Amino acid sequence: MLVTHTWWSGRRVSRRGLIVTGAFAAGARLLGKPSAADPTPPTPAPLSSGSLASAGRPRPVTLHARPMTVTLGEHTINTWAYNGQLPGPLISATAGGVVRAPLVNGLTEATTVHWHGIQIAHHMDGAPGYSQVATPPGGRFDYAFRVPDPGTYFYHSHVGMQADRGLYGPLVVHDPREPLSYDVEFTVLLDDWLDGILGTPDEVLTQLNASADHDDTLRSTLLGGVTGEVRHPLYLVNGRGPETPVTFTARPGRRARFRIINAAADTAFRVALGGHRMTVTHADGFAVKPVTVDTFLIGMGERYDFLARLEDGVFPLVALAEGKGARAFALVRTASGTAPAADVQPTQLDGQLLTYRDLRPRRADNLPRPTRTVLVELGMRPSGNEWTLNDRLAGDPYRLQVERGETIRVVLANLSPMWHPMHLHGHTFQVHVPGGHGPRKDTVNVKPRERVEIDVQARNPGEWMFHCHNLYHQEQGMMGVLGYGPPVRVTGTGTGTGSGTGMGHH
Ligand SMILES: [Cu+2]
Repeated sequence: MLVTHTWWSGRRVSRRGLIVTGAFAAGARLLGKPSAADPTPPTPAPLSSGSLASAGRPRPVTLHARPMTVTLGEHTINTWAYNGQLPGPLISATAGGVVRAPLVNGLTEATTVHWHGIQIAHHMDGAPGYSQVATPPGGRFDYAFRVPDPGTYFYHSHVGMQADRGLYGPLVVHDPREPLSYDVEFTVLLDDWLDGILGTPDEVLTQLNASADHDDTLRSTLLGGVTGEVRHPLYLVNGRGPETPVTFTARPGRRARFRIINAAADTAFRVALGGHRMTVTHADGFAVKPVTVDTFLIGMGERYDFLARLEDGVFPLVALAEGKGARAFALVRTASGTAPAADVQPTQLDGQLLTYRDLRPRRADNLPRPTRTVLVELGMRPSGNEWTLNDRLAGDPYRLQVERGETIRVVLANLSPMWHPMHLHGHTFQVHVPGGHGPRKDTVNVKPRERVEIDVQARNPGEWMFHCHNLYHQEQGMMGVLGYGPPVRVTGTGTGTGSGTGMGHH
């Protein structure tokens, strides 16, 4: 059955986790849309992507990367996005199944789509200069790949600063044997926005490249110092600013699953749901032993799923832009009544904070014991705007060589004055925590002076990007390679964006 509705307005799931579409979904759409009094027109609704009826035989979802105009607060902005939607359409699939999502490039620049967190076949990874040549304007690339693991993921352009425009969207892989029981699920994409307000992301990058300084007023003790490169004019939930918040609607007493995705370029968020505690069930797509907290910090590229039994009323879903004095904001509504103001300060924001040590994986997700250790130092050059992995920049990248089948321990030692959300393509690693096994993840935050150990099992051959998911740091050099066997030199790849030149195909 195919239903047409805004994907963030809710979807009912049976007690056994089967997807129930139809009447409820249609009702949720009506309830979830802004009222007639809402002064801002809603973002064009992602309609009939086919993704809701994907069990078994999903239809392809074509991604048209193209310019669009979007209204954010008082700003009318020309940006780039997929299918005239911000965020792009929800793509959903079932674990073990195949996603087909051809890309049509209607931009004036070459582009790719990267499927963040998926242990994907190498040639489908969307990594320019590593897994493919970026698709030129007017071109097309037929992405089709198997999704081995259930969980919450997202997709985004991997060319230059493009993902800091609107070129991102959610990817949800359902578990055919979903062990959790919940009634409704909401997908929540967080973003920091500057495109069309402070200039284009490329222009902002150029400004940062011309300066050795960092904005010392952007500070967070949770992140160990300066928290980001840019104070953004807007922070978004599902493409909406705090003044015109998205409303997630359900009935009181329902158990809701929230899938929180940080699609921002430069902002960690501290997330809390007013009036509720959150039972975290997944980190970066992988199940963890459920742990109940008041709040969590989510870095760029990370995802957390949590469950909450919804109280009766209207509740703020707050995502503080950590250390930046602003926020993204949405509402959870189970009853009529006045919505809380966008600057409400739920006590949960200062309550019990999730740590990586709280996250325990399923036994089946533990990786083998590593047989060797590799040190990767995260550094900053005196220029203040070049970020390195083992003293090397993306143009001549550090390459971590692995042999197929081995498991290695990578020690990420942050010698730089800023935190870095480090992301590895094509694999999920296991964070090593004192006293036990840590979570499976694909993105891990490393604070200044901190050492984080991750175990990586080499089971997906290719040349894989390994980089900071702060988009500015990525473009300022913080990009290395995890490669299988000796390097193979190939010429003629790359996009001229400075990433991965010289690294080859497999
Ligand atoms: Cu970084």
